[in-house]
Amino acid sequence: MIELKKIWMDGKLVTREEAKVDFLTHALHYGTAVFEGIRCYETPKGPAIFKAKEHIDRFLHSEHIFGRDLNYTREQLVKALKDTVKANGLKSGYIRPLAFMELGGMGLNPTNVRIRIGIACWTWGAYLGAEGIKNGIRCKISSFQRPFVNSGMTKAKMSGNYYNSVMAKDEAIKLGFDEAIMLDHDGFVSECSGENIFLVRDSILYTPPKATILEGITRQSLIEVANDMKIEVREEIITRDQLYVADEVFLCGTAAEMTPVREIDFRKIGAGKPGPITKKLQKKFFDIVRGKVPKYKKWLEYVK
Ligand code: PPE
Repeated sequence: MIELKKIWMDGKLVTREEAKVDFLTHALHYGTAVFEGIRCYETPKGPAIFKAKEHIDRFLHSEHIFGRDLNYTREQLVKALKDTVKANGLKSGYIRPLAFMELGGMGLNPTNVRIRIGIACWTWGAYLGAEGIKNGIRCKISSFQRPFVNSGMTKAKMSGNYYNSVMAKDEAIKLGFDEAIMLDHDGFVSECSGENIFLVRDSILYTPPKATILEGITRQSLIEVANDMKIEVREEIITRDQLYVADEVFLCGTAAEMTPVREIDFRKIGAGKPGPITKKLQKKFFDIVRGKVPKYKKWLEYVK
């Protein structure tokens, strides 16, 4: 079991036992919660949260899309992230804020249901495996589509949306793959169960446009880093077979960080191992999050 020393709950740091929630919690029945996934890395100046403000802004936006607003400011929630990391003595790992509808009436009508906010953090290694980060993973185009944009809100990290991702992931794992790539409602490449996707062809990076995807914070960071490295990036509609004939493919997300893809649907991608652009960008990414690149220190929120 993941060890949690303290959980931040509605403004207080409490024990895991004290953070227990009721069986009739609305979110448990209807998926009425929004969440974030944030990483904290060890740097020469102590633990630092990567893009804390951006993650909290997305958290607030998710709740706003849901039609509610939280009684906390961005600054208060960034401080709450830091307090949680400190209280757990976490050096590097994952931080999970969750705003969930709790009690106030069963049934779908959310009008009187109160929202609670919790933040937990724990040590979390490579999400798709250390071997995957180094040598690449195997993916399958999922039989599950990314929900249509007017049913699964694409810009809200709403818990209820994630049953689809869970089914896609489960199917991919049962079929012997590491991750699922989902197509959108029109059959174009969208994103993975919990990552955005990029391909490289003739030294140019391509990634699907924002409309049908979660606007990944790692995706945005990599676009900026690539531009700074003079690698051209195009946000373009991508087909399944464009992935097959790409020189390189990689996934990115907070949990997955930057993970190369070596095979899709039993087809080798490029040389079947991480390509030169992926490797170059990946090295830069890990240097940035670990506070080794002065230019990007503005992306780090030091905990101490
Ligand atoms: N798409 C989806 C569907 C998604 O869930 C994530 C994050 C991303 C793209 C990448 O977004 P960003 O983290 O801002 O770069 N997925 C989170 C969930 C992982 C989990 O298992 O839970 C994450 O990476 O934290």
